[in-house]
Amino acid sequence: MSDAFTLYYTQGACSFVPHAVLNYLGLPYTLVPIALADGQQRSPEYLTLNPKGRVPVLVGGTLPTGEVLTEAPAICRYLCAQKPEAGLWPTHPLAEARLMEWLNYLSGHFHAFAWALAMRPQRFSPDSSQYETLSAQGRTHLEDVIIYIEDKLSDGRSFAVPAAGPDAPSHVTPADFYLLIQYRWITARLGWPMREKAPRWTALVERVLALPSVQATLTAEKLEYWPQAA
Ligand SMILES: N[C@@H](CCC(=O)N[C@@H](CS)C(=O)NCC(=O)O)C(=O)O
Repeated sequence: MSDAFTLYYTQGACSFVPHAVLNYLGLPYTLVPIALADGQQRSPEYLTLNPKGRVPVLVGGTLPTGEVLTEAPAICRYLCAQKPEAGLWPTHPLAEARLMEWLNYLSGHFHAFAWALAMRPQRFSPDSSQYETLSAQGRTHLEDVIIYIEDKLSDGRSFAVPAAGPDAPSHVTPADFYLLIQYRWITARLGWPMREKAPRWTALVERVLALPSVQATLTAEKLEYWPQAA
């Protein structure tokens, strides 16, 4: 592969996940920052690229000219297919299904539902008098997400996707990069004491943090790590 991919990203956003995949796989890429706080995702130029007005977006690389790939799980799938030998995307049918189960849950239930309800209640009602209640409801759902994730990790697996077959060790996948950045959202934005609330999730995050490619991604995004897990 000669051409570099281009990833449109925002510091600390869900675009961290494909960014970490690019680094893990050692694929060539360039980054284009999108200032969500300034509303750049709603600029006419960006909406021409991605009418959804969201990051991440992937173009270039091995993608045919004119192809624009959106949705973090889909981008990760495409990137992992560039280097299947790295094992970042499992090939065992059950392990792959488990990975998709995680990615759907984290991008759908966690991000688009519980997190959005807690942090952006205006997406769920035009009535601002409802926002406090909706936000509180979102935080309740996030508490449930934490309980679910702690339960999933209670079998002692090192990474999110369990080993498929008795001889296969569990392996890092894009789901672990999601779990790292979403853990950071909770600590940084909600200030919840995740070491106490989610010790297994914390331990997984620390294993993911030990990967040099993840450290490189954090450095590139100028992300400080959070005090609770430091
Ligand atoms: N389902 C999309 C969600 C993308 C998304 O919501 N990205 C956020 C950043 S984490 C965003 O661009 N937000 C901008 C906005 O809501 O205006 C995916 O998984 O890629």
